[in-house]
Parts: sequence; C-alpha cells; structure tokens
Amino acid sequence: MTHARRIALVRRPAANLAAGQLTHIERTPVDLELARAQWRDYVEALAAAGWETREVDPADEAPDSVFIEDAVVMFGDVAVVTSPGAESRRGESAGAEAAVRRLGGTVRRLELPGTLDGGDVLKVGNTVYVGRSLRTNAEGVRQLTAIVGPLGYTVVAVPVSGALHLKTAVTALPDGTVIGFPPLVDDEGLFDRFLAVPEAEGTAVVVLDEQTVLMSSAAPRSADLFRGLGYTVVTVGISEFEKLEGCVTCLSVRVR
Ligand code: CIR
Repeated sequence: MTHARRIALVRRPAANLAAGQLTHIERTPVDLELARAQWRDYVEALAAAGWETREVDPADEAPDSVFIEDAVVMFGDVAVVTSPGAESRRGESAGAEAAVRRLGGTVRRLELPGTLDGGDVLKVGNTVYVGRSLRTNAEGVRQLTAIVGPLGYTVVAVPVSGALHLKTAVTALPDGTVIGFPPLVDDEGLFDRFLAVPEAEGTAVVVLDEQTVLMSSAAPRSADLFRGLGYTVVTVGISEFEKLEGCVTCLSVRVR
C-alpha cells in the first residue's frame, strides 16, 4: 500500500517520569527502564506502520512531557500549541512549538487564561469534539474555536467529568465511529455513532491507516471487538504510562 507522507512527533520519557500528575488513580511505582523500553516499542510500532517519527527535544524537567499529544494539536498544516491546564506541564510548550516550526506550516498558540490539553481534542472528519475537563476551560475552547472555525471545522464542546481527558473516555475508529467505555463517558448521545467497548484501556486507539489501529495490550476484549469489525489491531504494552493516566494516543502527535 502507498501512503501520503505521514509524520508522528514523539518525545522521549523524562528521567523524572514517575513524578507525573495523577488525578483519578492512586500512585503506584513506575519502572523507568520498562517505560523507556515500552516507549521504544511504541515508536517502532508507528515506524513499522509507515510513519516517519520525529523526536521533539526532551523536556527533562517536565515529568509528563512524554505525553506530547497534550502540547500540540494538528489541523492539516496548522499546528496549535496548547496552553496546558496543569501548571507543571507549562514548560512543555516551548519544545513542542520548536518542533512544529521545524515542520513548516502555520503555528498558532493558545494563551492563558485559556487552558486546553490536546488530550481533550478528538477530530472526526470536520467535527472537533473538545472536552471541557479539569484541564480545558471554556476560554480554551473559545480560543481553539476561533482558530479552527475559519479552517472549516465545527467545534462541539463535550463535558468530561469522570476522566482526565476526553480521549481517556472516547476516541474514534478509522470509519469515524466513536468508541468509549461507558462508565467514563458523560453523554454518549453527543456522538453521531457510538460503540461501547468493554475495558477502560480499550477506549484509546491510534489510527495507523484505514484498516489498522494501535492500542494497549491491556484491553484484549476490546481488541477482539475491533478485529471482529474487520480491523487489523496492533497492540503495545504501555503499563508504565497507564500508571500515569496516559494512553496510546497521548504518546504521539500524528501529522497527516
Ligand atoms: C497528566 O496528568 O497530565 C499526565 N499524567 C497524563 C496525561 C495523559 N495525556 C492524555 O491523555 N492525552
């Protein structure tokens, strides 16, 4: 199969990864060496699927910097550098901005008092669902809407009360079906097509191509559900990132 050039931004784990933010789960020890190995496997899985991976400069003082998805959101060749909702994550933006400037294209920036984490942004076709979570405030949604509305996107703000980010609760299959673990979803009726998955770790998929998704190995029943729908499923172990409320989507920014 031939692909248009696809680039994925990744950022290697900081040495103080274990000190990352936790909101909904108890802290359990993180094995840094295992996390580094899992991160390398994740990057290899992207590369094996035809993605050119580019490293954002490491941010060793920012424990959550590996979750690069939160720092920048791409809309075609327009990059939006976010305004992180957690103060400990604000030092991640400068490196993320430098990385998207190296890509070329247009760079826009969200500003305080607006806050928005990329984990709250789910694009499905021209619809942009934005989670109103603890990290993303109304002003953040307003600033994003002002940027992407003129680009032809429709922003739909979605309440998120039981999960860290919107994409902790829902993501989408290649055909645009929104998938989610119902206990984490505020209102399934907000989505045009919604499919319930049986495991919390099964909510997050990275679309590798029209037939293939990448997901956590911690959700085998969800993987079977997707295989039954005709998808090829690639799994990776990301236990050390899940201990920090991370998921497969958070570990990269896909530029397509
Ligand atoms: C945080 O609380 O910010 C990190 N420990 C986890 C971020 C996960 N990112 C995401 O879901 N997009």
